Amino acid sequence: MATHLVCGKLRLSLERPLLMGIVNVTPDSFSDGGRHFDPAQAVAHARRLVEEGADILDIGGESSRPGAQSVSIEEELRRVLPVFEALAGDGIPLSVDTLKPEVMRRAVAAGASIINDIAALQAPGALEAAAASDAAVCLMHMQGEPGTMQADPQYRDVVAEVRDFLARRVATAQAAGIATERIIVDPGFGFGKRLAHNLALLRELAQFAGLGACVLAGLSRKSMLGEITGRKVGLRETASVAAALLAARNGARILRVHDVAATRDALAVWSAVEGAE
Ligand code: 7PM
Repeated sequence: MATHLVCGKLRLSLERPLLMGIVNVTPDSFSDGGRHFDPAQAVAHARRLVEEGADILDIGGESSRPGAQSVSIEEELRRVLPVFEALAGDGIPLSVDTLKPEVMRRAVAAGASIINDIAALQAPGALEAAAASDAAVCLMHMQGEPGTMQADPQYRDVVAEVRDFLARRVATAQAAGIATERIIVDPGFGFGKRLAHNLALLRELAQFAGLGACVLAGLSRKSMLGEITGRKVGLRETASVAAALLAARNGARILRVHDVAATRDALAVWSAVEGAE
């Protein structure tokens, strides 16, 4: 298990879990209802997340919502570049949530030091774009494609299949020259998975630390939490905090969350209890 994450010029300690605050710059993002489409509003939201205790900001201009329209390179750049440019001087590590090599390059040039790719750098040119940068990369597992992935997800052994996929993507990234300290792995909760699959992955998350890379978990406000609690997306904060804490206990070192302040409090309680051992 990695002790540090190298992203650009920075070396982040993974001794305690890091909070990655979500900044959507999309008009159709399911949790924020498009409130942060305006770059200025996205920047203000981002700074609020930093005040709440975010260690990293994840900025995305294309919704991966099932059925969401894909966005052109020009439109995605128009959404996210002003946000990177505004935040680059703030001294907080910035992540770009994109599938597109051109967006990766331009975001890194504008200050991104993490590339968060839900397709694990499988798009043509994505691996090369990431390798040519000094950014860290998040390799996420997804079965199928965002438009149809929830239709009928099937696994023989979800934990083994996701782990083997991530092991192959880590090996591919390493072979392209990306050092292990720059690699993050993510089982991709909700991406082509039923509730039972998501629960198995959360239960067995510690296995992913065995891949040698830093583990990221993104559970915040997801439909699996709606299935468990019966709550709509806007009322899933408590469930999200519980899920984040369980992920951290099972070895996640980056927690991708909307509700930074609440998650931070939960981690503080955990850390106080552990510290008293
Ligand atoms: C609709 C459906 C809107 C799903 C947004 C989502 C992850 C991610 C997302 C994750 C990593 C959400 C997702 N989820 N990147 N991007 N890991 N690395 O709920 O779990 O935020 S988008």
